[in-house]
Amino acid sequence: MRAPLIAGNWKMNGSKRDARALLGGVAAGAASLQGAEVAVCPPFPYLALGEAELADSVVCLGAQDVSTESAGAYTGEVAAAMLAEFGCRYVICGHSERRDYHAESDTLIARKLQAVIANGMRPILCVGETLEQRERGETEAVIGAQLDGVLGVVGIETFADLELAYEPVWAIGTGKTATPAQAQQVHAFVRAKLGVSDRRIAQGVRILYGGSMKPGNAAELLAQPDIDGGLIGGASLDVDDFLAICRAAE
Ligand code: 3PY
Repeated sequence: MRAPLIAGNWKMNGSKRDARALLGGVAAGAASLQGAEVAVCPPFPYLALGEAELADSVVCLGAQDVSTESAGAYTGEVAAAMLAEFGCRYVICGHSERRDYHAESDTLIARKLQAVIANGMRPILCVGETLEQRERGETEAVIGAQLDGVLGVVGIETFADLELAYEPVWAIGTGKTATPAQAQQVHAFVRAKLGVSDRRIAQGVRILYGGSMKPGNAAELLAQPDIDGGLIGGASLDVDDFLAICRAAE
């Protein structure tokens, strides 16, 4: 039985005041939730605020990225141990925006997974295809290669210690959403692919859907047998919308 996880990816949005209000609102609203795990991933500077505001809450804190390195001359980077110190439970790794704007490779992403797990947190590993790749019929080949790129470095056992997120790039921040059937097909492919290496790990791994999930489509997406939660972009910036998605996962 895979308990659903709804994780908000705030990306680079909001002010300190907005972050405080959002954290407080989500913490209060999530108190009455049963059966769905909730996490929020604010920008780095607001993690201390998150640690304080969520201290007595069921809501987990997450970060949006991490360094592969543990310390040293890496200007602008943030080490996994630092995130753990601020109470992070989750760290998003390999989001398509990082793969695209920062040229993150599967090997680099795999090393981020290792850093996160070594520091007692759980990575949320993102995979997904672009619109061109989908239209060329390459969806499974692309996602299969992204998984293989990581598996080649960390091995299947690591997938017992992480969550996956399928995020079709064409549905990120565009308002377009994969239909429940399209999303389910890819989630089932991912689980079957991992199952070739280890059936038990494949059955246990949570695969979140990300890409314009909102209150209006969350219930239908979350009802699919291989969709185990959501990685929520824009809708996670609105307390009511985010909590409505969390309730749809209960
Ligand atoms: C989106 O839904 O826009 C996301 O990228 C979630 O991570």
